[in-house]
Parts: sequence; structure tokens; C-alpha cells
Amino acid sequence: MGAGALGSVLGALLSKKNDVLLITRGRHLSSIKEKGLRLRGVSNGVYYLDANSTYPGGFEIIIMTVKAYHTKTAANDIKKEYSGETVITFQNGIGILDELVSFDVVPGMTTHGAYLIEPGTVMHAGYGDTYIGEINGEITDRVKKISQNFTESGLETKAVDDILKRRVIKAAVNSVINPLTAVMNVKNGEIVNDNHLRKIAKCVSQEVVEKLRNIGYAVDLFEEVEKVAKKTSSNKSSMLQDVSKKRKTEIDYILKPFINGKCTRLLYHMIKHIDEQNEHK
Ligand code: KPL
Repeated sequence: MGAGALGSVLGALLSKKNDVLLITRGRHLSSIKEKGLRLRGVSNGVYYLDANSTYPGGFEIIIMTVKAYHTKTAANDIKKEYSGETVITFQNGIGILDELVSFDVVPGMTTHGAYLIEPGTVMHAGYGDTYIGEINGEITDRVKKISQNFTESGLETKAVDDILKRRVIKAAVNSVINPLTAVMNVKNGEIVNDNHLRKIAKCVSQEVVEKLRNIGYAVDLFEEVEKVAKKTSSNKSSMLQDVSKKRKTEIDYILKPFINGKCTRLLYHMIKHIDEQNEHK
């Protein structure tokens, strides 16, 4: 559901062992229908997958990859045909699970890198790690079965007992990297390699880390940020991609929940300004 860049990559990989229907829109949809889904990079090839603009029902699993701010709309679309399917969300950000409460949700987290080259063609830029888990932390038969199926399809996936924590830490890392790279128009590595940006990233991390501590997650956030920024150093963050394409960003789900001082507040308002400018174009 919401097969943009990431959703298309996941769908293509999973199609090796499963019947997959991509739910997407516009020129991406028509191109996939006409010429198949073309992947470049890690999973190079053409994948002839079914694609549709709405969810018709009748599947075992729905994978949500819509932009965070489209979750409510997507949830309403699914509801019309929903009959107890497991909904796995790989969306970024805080607050997503609250918007999916009416479904049987298995939260997920993935660090695969993907971006749209043109409608119908997606770059699978980096093979990442993928995790799923039950909200209560239990390693149930269903998460074991799903992760085994995903892994055998080529999407290596681990069933874990701390998926909620992993999702929050990922959002926290994104809250430092994404807005800073988007405001400065730099690739991820630059925010730790450049002395000035590194200082800002440290300041933002220190503010966010207090929020994490308040909810019981003790972590050296800057160390995490540095690790991810180095590992994805030549990536453009998803927020930089959104800003470059004048698309709305996910700032309200990524940085807003962690605002806790001057650095986080400043960055938040800079991105909000960009979002508002783009909205008026
Ligand atoms: O998740 C990402 C994003 O851009 O949203 C990172 C990990 C920062 C990679 O670009």
C-alpha cells in the first residue's frame, strides 16, 4: 500500500515467493502496468507485478509504505475491504501506530535505501536490515512465519522482541539526519564529516536524547547518527529528496515529537517554512 520507491522494492523482492499487488498511483502505476516495474542497483531487473490504485481486499498481508501523513487516508481506503489481514508498517516516524489502531498491526522497520528514478523505475540504492515484531514483544508463530517467508523471498528479515524501541530509535536518528541534510542540501555523510554541521547534529542529538531518556530508552544517539550517516554517506535523505522535489516532508512525524530545545525547534521551523513555501507553488 503506497508503493513508491521503498514499497516497490519490497514488493519486487517478495514477489519471488508471494502473490503481490502494488497499490500505487499516477504515472508510476501506468508505467508498471505497461512495462513492468524496473529496478536498478542492488535488485536490478524487470518485475511484472499486478498493480492497482485501490486495495481490492482478499490478501493475507498488507504492507504499508505510504508517506506518514497519508496514513489516515490509506487506513480509510483499506477499511472498506478489510477482513482481518495482518498490516505490517515500514513507515517512518512517531504516531503511525496510533493511526492504525483499527487493524491487526505488526510493526516493522527497514533500512533499505530506495529512490524513484522516473515513474516505473526505482533505484534500490542499498540493501539494508529489516525487522518485524509484535507490539507486545512476543515472538509469535506468525512473526516467525512472516520473517521466514520474507527472508526466503530475498528480503532478509528478523523477528525481534523490541520492535517498538527500534522504530523509535530509527525515528530519532532520522530526526537528526533528515532535516539537517534537507535544510543544507547535503548528502548524509556531510553532517558528520563537516565540522560545522557536526556541531549542529550533536546539538540536535543531545536534545532528542533527553526525550528518549524520558521514555526509558538510554542510547548514545549521536553515536547512532554517526554510524547511520557514515553507512549511508552518499545517500540523499528521504527529506532532502522530498524538499528537492517540492513534496511535503514527514517533519511532523519525524522531528516534531522530539522537539526539546533550541536546535530541534530551529530545524523544525526551517523545514516547516520550506513545506509552506512549496504548498503555495
Ligand atoms: O532513513 C533514512 C531516510 O533518509 O529517511 C536514512 C537512514 C537517513 C537514510 O537516508
